Amino acid sequence: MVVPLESNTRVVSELASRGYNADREAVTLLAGADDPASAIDGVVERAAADALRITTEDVRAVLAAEPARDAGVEAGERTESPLETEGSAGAHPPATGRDASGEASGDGQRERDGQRERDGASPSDRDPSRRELSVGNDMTGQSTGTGEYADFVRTFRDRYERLSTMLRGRVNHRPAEAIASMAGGSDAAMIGLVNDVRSTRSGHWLIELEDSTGTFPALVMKDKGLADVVDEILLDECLAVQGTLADDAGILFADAIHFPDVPRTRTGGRADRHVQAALISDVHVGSQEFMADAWSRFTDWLHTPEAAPVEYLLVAGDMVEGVGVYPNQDEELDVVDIYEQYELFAEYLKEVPGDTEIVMIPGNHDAVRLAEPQPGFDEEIRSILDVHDAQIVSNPATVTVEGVEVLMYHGVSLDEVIAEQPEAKASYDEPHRAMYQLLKKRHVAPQFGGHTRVAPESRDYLVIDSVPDVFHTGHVHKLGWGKYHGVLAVNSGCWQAQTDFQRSVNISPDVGYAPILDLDTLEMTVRKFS
Ligand code: D5M
Ligand code: FE
Ligand code: ZN
Repeated sequence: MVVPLESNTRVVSELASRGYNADREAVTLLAGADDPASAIDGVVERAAADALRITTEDVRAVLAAEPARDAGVEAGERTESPLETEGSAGAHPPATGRDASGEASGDGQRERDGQRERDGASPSDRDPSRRELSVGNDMTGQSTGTGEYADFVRTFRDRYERLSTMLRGRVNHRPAEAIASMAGGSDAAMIGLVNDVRSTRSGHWLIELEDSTGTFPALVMKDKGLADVVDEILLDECLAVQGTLADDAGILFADAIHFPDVPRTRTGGRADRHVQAALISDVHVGSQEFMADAWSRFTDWLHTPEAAPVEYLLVAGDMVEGVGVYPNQDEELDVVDIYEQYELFAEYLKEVPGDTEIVMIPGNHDAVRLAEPQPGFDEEIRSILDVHDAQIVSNPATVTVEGVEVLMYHGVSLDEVIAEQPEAKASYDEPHRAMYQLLKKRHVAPQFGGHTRVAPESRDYLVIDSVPDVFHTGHVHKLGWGKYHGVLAVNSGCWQAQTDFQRSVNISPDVGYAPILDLDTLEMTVRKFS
């Protein structure tokens, strides 16, 4: 029996219009019922008044009451899917889908995906009982800062403590105060936050480092072969400089610069079954440019057998377009009230299978403070979004999904990293390279006082304490991914077509892509829905 895909879609939208979302299998069963319309009426009638979700059991109970045909749908019986599948090397050659060493990472993945399709996946492959999801580093409800100067001092002290610990094994460092009283000509090393970095008239570079005892200058001579490294330095990041003190001990001549970085080899976590997560961001509901069609194609696909393993959906911020985020933004708003935007977003969320585990963090368009870390939504917005049992946590947050650690961060600092790094190291066409820089700095938003606003907290939640298996960001609206020292960095594109601003600066967003991550292999396939 071939069930046309449309009927699943119709079931989903019919249920959504009545305020329910539904488990995938529930939808399949309803679509396959003799009389789907009356079966829907039946389950809605049967569902508890305050229920938000139609479960497979609800549908079975209703269908059992009437003699039903076998509603099972075999994988492979499906008629063609409207989707175009793209391997990672397909959409953006050669810019994306390459790892740091320049190795293409696409072909193997495509082959693997083909294998999967042959293996077939049926809705019954979903196994909620095997799901494991935990969130670390969520600062929702933990904010302590009042914005006083002393609060900033605490944040930076914590940043220094934690990042310098990562560097301590690599250099024999001394505090700034101690270095100042060492004999001229001695070998010395200092770990500090970058106070200043500038080039001198003769083409060398001067770096001023600060620790809790004071500041000390380091001079990087142009013949040291460190130009590339100096290029990567961002203000306020933590690094180590190693070298020799000048004869008068007033400056450190640098021989080497070290970043906290992530180890080159490590064995990460993997799921012990075949299960996948869709990594998306920047939905921007409420904008005139929100691509509702692409979104619905995506959520329709989530209801197909092919998407059965997609048991998790991670959303890295900018769920809605917000209001007053950028100048003249109101001219492009479809919905002008932020709460109504979330209500509309909730409608779109209902299209996602009800038995999908969802984790969301806010972005700069969402209704929380702009300064990072951003706490998860307040009760009012949570209650609008409770159509789906989603976990709403802070930006950034670390989400461990069946053993795979995913660092989710919206990505506002990427604009700055891209602006300040040479083209080859980070660009809008290769946003994952900017992510490599953040991994190297072990901090999601090193620079203070620039474009990215940082809130003072007793702890620097923006430090990347534990090395993740996957780093997931959005914000720049460009799709890009690759591996850095074994960490898969994914920037997930968006669901918003080009805005006037983006047109004016020649940014062409990657709209309607869903990177699908295999949690058992960490291989990725990108699906296109636009
Ligand atoms: O930002 C999406 C991308 O576009 C991100 O790289 C910032 C940039 N952007 C978008 N609008 C503006 C304005 N008006 N000024 C500066 N940069 C902008 P998102 O925050 O997701 O809309
Ligand atoms: Fe965005
Ligand atoms: Zn954004």
